[in-house]
Amino acid sequence: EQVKAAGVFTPKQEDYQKVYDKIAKLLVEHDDYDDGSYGPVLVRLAWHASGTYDAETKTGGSNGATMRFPPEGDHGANAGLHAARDFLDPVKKEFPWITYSDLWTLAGVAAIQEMQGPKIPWRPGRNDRDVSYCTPDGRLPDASKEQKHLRAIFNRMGFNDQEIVALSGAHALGRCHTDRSGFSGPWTFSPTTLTNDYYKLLMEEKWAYKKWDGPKQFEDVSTKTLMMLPTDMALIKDKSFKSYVEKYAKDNEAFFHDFSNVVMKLFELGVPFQIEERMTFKASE
Ligand code: DDH
Repeated sequence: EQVKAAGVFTPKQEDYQKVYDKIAKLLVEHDDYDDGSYGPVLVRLAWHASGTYDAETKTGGSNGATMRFPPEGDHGANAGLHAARDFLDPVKKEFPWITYSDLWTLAGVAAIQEMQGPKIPWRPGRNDRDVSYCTPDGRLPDASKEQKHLRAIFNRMGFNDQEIVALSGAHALGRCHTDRSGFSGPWTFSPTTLTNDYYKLLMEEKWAYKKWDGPKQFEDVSTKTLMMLPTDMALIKDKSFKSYVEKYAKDNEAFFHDFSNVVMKLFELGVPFQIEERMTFKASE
């Protein structure tokens, strides 16, 4: 039953589950994209919407969905994310009551769960904001850099070493595109299924500089089909980071547990929630 008071529709968990189900259905229907799923690019949209958060000034974060506008939509880090935003257009049309900012993070949750990842508890409450709330360029990580930069960027959002490593496991999903970031290739052999393979490959494969005209990146010596960014390699160069890479490489359950917590935290950065309670969505079969 939809609750209608004075023309205002107050959505309940079952209404958000309908949005989730629609996204899950579209993911199956549009399996001709990239490696067979829009899932990875949806996760990246939710992360880039959220990862602009600055804990000191309390600006940025998923509240606002300001990536809809230039200049933020045109920031180099956001290249290619129009694919994810366009994918969600019909969902917004069918459920006009949901804000873009709630929709983008809900789509990130749906994508993770539909790609066999852990449940990510989620709550609504984000409001869309106008162009004046766009964040300055440079808040998201630069893949050509290393541990010092990673800590500067992620500490600004409020994340510690363990959380940086747990978040980075998202790179089990998706790939780099030369026409977006300039980098090329997937991190794992199963880029549409969430696993701890990112950590296993970091620990077990030999990685060497890729010989090409593009930006500095690494390739696996044995098959030359996988990639790592300089920021990915920093996770095994740094002793503290590496201890968590080792842990997650050995223990997928520990990874899923920590990934769920840290993604939930990421997607909530800077959001002035009115409700404490979170909902957990049913994944499709
Ligand atoms: Fe990432 N990421 N990411 N990433 N990311 C790229 C793709 C994807 C960095 C750089 C890149 C996270 C952290 C970092 C995903 C999720 C997450 C690409 C390639 C670059 C470059 C884009 C393209 O060419 O299409 C860097 C640097 C960092 C870091 O310093 C830690 C985090 C925290 C997440 C997350 O979701 C929690 C996903 C998914 C993709 C694949 C997108 C796709 O289209 O496929």
